[in-house]
Amino acid sequence: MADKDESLKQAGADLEKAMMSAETGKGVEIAQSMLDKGLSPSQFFVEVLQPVLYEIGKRFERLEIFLPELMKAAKVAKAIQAEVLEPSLRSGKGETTSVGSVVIGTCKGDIHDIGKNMVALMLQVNGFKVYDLGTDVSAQSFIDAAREHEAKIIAMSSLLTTSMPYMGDLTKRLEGLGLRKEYRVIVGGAPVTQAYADRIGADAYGSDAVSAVQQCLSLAKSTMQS
Ligand code: B1M
Repeated sequence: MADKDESLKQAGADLEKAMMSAETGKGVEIAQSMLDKGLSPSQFFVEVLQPVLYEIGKRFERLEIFLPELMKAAKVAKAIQAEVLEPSLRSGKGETTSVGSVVIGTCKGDIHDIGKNMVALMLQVNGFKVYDLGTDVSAQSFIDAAREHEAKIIAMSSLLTTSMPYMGDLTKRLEGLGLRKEYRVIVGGAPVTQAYADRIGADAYGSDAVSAVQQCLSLAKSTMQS
């Protein structure tokens, strides 16, 4: 156990260094070697990658680093997602029956997509058909896409307090259009809380990718019952 903790700590320290210097190859190598040692892709994401990004965000907040460093870190994180975590999560997963369809995206004004991409991927490997609308998505575009793809679940992610209000915009619009009962809305992202989800009348809140999957599974069940 102590060995595992030590190894996670070391991987985090090495990864932070690689991120600060935009060494994509090194970051990919660290992730791959942790998976080779037996860590699952979601464990690596939750126990190494996410805490490092969180710490980098704190340093940005304290003005110890600036936007170029944040961009370098994001570049390494995205390469790890695409080259190591995604292929590993998808391997061994054959065709699954769809448990439901979800449209997902980040709210208007927000281009942070590392967390949203992880949620989308975890939903896919758990049997959902996922329509990823990308970043900077308006409330109306979420509704239009849900209608077009006949998806019953709308999943909104936001990392910016300035973009979060668009989540409330979506629930209000659905009400206004008389469509509120047609769709289940799940919200998440670092500044989002259960209390906020309740306040805007969302159907669910996901604190991380694993809880997002659990919540979407029960939302999918509820759409079948109604
Ligand atoms: Co920016 N950024 N950033 N940034 N950035 C934050 C979010 C910030 C907290 C940093 C800080 O100041 N401490 C801060 C926001 C402050 C606020 O709103 N109160 C901030 C800022 C200010 C900005 C800019 C405004 C900076 C500037 O330009 N001056 C700018 C805004 C750009 C824009 O969006 N319009 C900006 C830009 C960027 C980069 C482009 C450089 C880059 C993003 C690259 C990318 O995503 N493609 C970036 C990064 C990397 C960060 C931090 C460091 C890391 C974000 C991240 O990827 N976290 C971040 C600091 C932090 O988060 N503490 C920060 C890891 C990720 C796995 O976690 O996304 O929370 P997260 O996802 C989790 C859960 O939240 C949950 O599951 C995920 C997996 O477990 N989850 C859901 C997420 N969505 C969900 C949806 C669900 C359910 C669960 O259901 C639908």
